[in-house]
Amino acid sequence: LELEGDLRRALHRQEFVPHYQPILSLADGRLVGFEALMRWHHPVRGLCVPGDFLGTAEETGSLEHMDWQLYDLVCKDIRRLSVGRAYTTLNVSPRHLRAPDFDERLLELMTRYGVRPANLRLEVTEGALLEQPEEVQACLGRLRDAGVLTLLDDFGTGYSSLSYLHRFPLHGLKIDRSFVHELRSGESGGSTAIVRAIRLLADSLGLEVIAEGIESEEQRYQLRLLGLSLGQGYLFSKPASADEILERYGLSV
Ligand code: G
Ligand code: G
Ligand code: NA
Ligand code: MN
Repeated sequence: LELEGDLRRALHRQEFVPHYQPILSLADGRLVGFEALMRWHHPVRGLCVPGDFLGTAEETGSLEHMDWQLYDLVCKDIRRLSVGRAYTTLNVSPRHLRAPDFDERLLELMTRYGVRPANLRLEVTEGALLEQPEEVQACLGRLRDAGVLTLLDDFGTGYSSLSYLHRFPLHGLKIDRSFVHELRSGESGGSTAIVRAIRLLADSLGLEVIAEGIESEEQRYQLRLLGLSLGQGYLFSKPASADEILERYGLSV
């Protein structure tokens, strides 16, 4: 209950800010994009991660408002972050996709800040596709037609109904970090088989694959052996503020 009030106050004070984690080419470290991740600049507790507050925010209906506040800031940052063809991804909670005007509202926001569709991508979870699948399919379809691509997040941990992969207008999928975490050298590990199978499936459906949670050189090496070409994780960079990111990549702040 206390948290609920805190969240409402934080919304008014605009304490939710995006941090960005680079997404890279595993072969040569080339930057391909960023994932925008919500952080809460709490006046007393400091920087909080979604694990501390996302559940309550979702239950109490605050998350939608927090997300839009965050999307606004991300859209402001995107032009500076769009080095070359780099894109930035937004995490989209299931409730958004059930709102009939989600796509319209997002496109409006992009227009306001001059964000090109190629520089923005969405991350949705399987849970978001489950309810009202026809509406969600149509919404993501309209966004794709406008040039905004969608990635399926945390793949392999949810329902993993494979029919989703071709039913929904998806551009790619992100392999959940639990599989990457368990990657071991040699062929015996179960995660190795799963990652290989996901890659083969994605290839045959024409989907891009991004590996999440890469923490070691060994994992990067194993992923490359398994044919993965894109990834993100602490090995390359923890999520960081826009200013830190811009400084690191030598972009003007
Ligand atoms: O950054 P971190 O690993 O703590 O994120 C944990 C979870 O919070 C992830 O599952 C991620 O999808 C979710 N998340 C992060 N940022 C956002 C956001 O801006 N909006 C929503 N709805 N979820 C987010
Ligand atoms: O659910 P989603 O994939 O959006 O959540 C991403 C979360 O994973 C973020 O909270 C981010 O901080 C976290 N994360 C990013 N890279 C790593 C990593 O290499 N290891 C671990 N354990 N977590 C990571
Ligand atoms: Na995500
Ligand atoms: Mn993920």
